[in-house]
Amino acid sequence: MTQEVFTLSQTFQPAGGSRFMLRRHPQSPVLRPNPLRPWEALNVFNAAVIQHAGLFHMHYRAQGIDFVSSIGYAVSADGLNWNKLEHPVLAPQEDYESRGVEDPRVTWHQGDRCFYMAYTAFSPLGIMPCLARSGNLIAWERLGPVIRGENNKDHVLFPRKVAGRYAMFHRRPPHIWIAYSDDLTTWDSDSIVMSPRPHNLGWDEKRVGAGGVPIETAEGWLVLYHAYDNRHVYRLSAALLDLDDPSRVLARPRTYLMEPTETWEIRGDVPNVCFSCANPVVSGAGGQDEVWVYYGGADRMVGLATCTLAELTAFVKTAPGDPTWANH
Ligand code: BMA
Repeated sequence: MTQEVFTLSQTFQPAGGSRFMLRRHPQSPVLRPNPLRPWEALNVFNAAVIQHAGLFHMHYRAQGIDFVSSIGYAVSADGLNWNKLEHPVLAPQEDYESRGVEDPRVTWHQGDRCFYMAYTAFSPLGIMPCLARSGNLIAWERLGPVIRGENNKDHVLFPRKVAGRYAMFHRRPPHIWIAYSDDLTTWDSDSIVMSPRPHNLGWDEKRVGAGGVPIETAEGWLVLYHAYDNRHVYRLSAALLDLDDPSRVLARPRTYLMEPTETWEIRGDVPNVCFSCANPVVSGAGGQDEVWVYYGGADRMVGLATCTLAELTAFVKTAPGDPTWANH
């Protein structure tokens, strides 16, 4: 297959905006396919990562040569060196999952004191956002599709109720939406949180979608998101949303935090992709809170890029924003 590849010099360069970028970890990529296992022989990417009971737990999207995705599990003491389970923890089972279960995002819910996995089911019936629940991160109970009758994905559950209700982002193309529920089954969705910005600098002109679990800070929900442009280059950026009403965007820089520059981010299964489903806050070496952004590179491997929580907050609050588009 011929892949159209864009080098850094051909991709968008922010003019005048903040140059703050995530730092790639020297050990990245941290997870690779295993050609000896049919279900993860070709690609491992778009991983959820959560810290629990002193360990890092990863759920990753895996594809074999049939391109059907399942979700594998790996555990790590340091977030860098991973031990994989031999078999997927979630594999296609229902009719609405027949072509794969994709892009897990795992939330520890403070109120319910259990884990929820948001994942995308793919089948001839369409693209459906689904939820599953677990007490131990290995055995998952399906709760089923949460939005039906449309192609929808990139959903992630907030770590606590907001205004007394469960809250989740989802992506009704091309926008990030927010939906609320009392029972995790029936969801009301009436607000767009963020839209593509065709009048911005180019990189977020086509579609936007949520990243990992929203980070609660004193100043608002800090959220990472991906966007792509009209050449299908996927980049990552961040925004700050109101704590009580996360559909209110408090700050959204015009620029991005990361773009594909490494060979394995530019060339892979799908070229030019940095796509994240996890941004856990980890206590760093100096005792400072760090944001560890795990991301899929070119839909083939899992990478890690980091910054401190203070840096990310400062970027979101002080990088030039676009008042015209602030609330979309
Ligand atoms: C999106 C999702 C992601 C994927 C990305 C780039 O639509 O399907 O799983 O990483 O495209 O191919």
